[in-house]
Amino acid sequence: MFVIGERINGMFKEVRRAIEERDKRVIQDLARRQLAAGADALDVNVGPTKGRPVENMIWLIEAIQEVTRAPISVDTPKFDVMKEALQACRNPAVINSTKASVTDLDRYVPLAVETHSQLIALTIDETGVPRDVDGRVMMGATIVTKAMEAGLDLVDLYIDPVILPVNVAPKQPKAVLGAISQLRLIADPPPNFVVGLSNVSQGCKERSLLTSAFLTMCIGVGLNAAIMDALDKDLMDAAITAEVLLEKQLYCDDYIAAYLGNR
Ligand code: THG
Repeated sequence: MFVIGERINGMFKEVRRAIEERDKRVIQDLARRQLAAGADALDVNVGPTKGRPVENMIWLIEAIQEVTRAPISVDTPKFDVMKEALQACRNPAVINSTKASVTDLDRYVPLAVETHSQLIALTIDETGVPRDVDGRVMMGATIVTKAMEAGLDLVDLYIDPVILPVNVAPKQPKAVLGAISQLRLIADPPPNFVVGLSNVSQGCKERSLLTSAFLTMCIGVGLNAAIMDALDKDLMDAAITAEVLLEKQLYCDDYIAAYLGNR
């Protein structure tokens, strides 16, 4: 499981304050703690902070790179911010994200190839988030076709079927599961699949229960990456356990310690 830690996001108050006050230690501490907890990469999103988004993003990336070489998932919807941020990344990065509209794919896929980045592509286009499985599968097919045409290896492609909060969009979790199940058959070897896991329970009461149940269901149909809260020990343990039960990790009595041990 490729775990992308979600916590360096200006959506969180402490992170927003740290960005605005240029308080590196808060960011570096979050970077170290997420990696120690099992994150493989770090999502970086300036959120609703004041100031120029490019400057804030580059400040975050540089602060993180002082303490780790882990890949950075540059989380911005703005192409100009993405391009400049990738220049600041010393190691191969993750582009988070492109939409599935042809005009977006035609600039983001070549950017991923040129900068040796991995690419997250959302099943969203100019018509928005598809309501059902079929819309997601059609957009996934467009994404895979464009990647193959432009020479992006599918091992470097992550399709994100876009999960929304279950309290306002109750049909969406099932549609995401259906989309992953079908899209994993689209190519051999298939592309990767990722979700912004915490979205599923935003605004809900039983947050951790909803999040971990949905994660294990997604892993069951082929999800192999998630932007998630690596600091939530129960959630990480649920992910590792799901992988053991699917024989993606070897079982031993101390499989959790074994998974986290090499960090
Ligand atoms: N797909 C991709 N990238 C993404 C998302 C996605 N990036 C952003 C987001 N969705 C994933 N990251 C988060 C991070 C935090 C939360 C949800 C998703 C979250 N935050 C608390 C909340 O809103 O309740 C904030 C609480 C606080 O303010 O302290 O849940 O889907 N590719």
